[in-house]
Amino acid sequence: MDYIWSAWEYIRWFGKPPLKQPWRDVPWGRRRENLQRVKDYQPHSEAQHLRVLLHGPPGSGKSSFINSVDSALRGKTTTRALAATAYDCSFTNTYNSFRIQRDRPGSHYPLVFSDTMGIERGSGTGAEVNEIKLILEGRIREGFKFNSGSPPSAQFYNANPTINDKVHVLVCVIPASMLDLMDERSFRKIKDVRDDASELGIPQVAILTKIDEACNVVQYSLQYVYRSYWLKKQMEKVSVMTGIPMHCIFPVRNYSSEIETDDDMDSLILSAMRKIIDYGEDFLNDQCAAGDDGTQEIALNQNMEHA
Ligand SMILES: Nc1nc2c(ncn2[C@@H]2O[C@H](COP(=O)(O)OP(=O)(O)OP(=O)(O)O)[C@@H](O)[C@H]2O)c(=O)[nH]1
Ligand SMILES: [Mg+2]
Repeated sequence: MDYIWSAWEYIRWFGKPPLKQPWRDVPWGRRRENLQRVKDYQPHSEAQHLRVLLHGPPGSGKSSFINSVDSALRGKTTTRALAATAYDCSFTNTYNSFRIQRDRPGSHYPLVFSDTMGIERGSGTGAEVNEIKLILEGRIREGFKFNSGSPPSAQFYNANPTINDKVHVLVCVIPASMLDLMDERSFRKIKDVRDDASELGIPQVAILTKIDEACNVVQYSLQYVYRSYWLKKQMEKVSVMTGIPMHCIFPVRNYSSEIETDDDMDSLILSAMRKIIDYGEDFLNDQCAAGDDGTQEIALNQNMEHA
């Protein structure tokens, strides 16, 4: 049976009292529905899949988020996108994409996760903003080594990217436990990537990871995630520092040491994934309606102005 905290015990252990009501609709009761929605997802446009690009500081949990979505969908913990244990420099150093296998071997969900090297604060270390811009445009092929100091060779440069090569949603992964240690230069780089994505019209979402390491309340029970005053403040900080609106920021706890899946962890992961799919699907539909250069959309807007 779950232990129920009395108010004074709670304050003694965790400092500030939890909020009386969760400040956002909690996804606990919608795990099955969200799981089904993500499993049933099929792009309605001519694109074969939805491509999600993950970026953020080294060790923030980018590769772990891919594994966590894989685990939530397959009902068992997986480690296909290799995650690291060290934090000082980036573990992922090549550009790789992952697809999630369906129950039948050889068949995949129409979701592609592109994993990048961590964005480090200085230049000459970590993924560079211009390299990520090329990925957003679909111009870099898999296997490209980040930060090699030179532009991609012909082998890794895609001169004619199709809608399937381009990125459809940009996800910024930020660790709640390290947020206060991140400096202005790291946020500058994150903002620069976001500006590039905005120019291309790509929707952006932020994932706040390691909420269990950062917040005692959440470590005790993930169900307190939207009742923790501290975590709400951290999410507001992410919003201010990156410019991503609050309704596009999602706290998740990635699978890291667990050997079995957990309903509460799955609920947060799937609720974030559902939103990522919704935003990406809108973008894909707009792109396909507009044609590659956006002319049809402009023509449509002009017609409306003259109507
Ligand atoms: N407790 C906890 N640990 C996490 C969480 N997310 C990731 N980790 C751990 O953090 C470490 C780094 O995670 P990665 O997924 O490798 O991070 P990354 O962003 O891919 O890192 P680079 O590829 O080096 O840029 C690993 O040991 C993970 O197990 C989380 O939500 N909670
Ligand atoms: Mg990684």
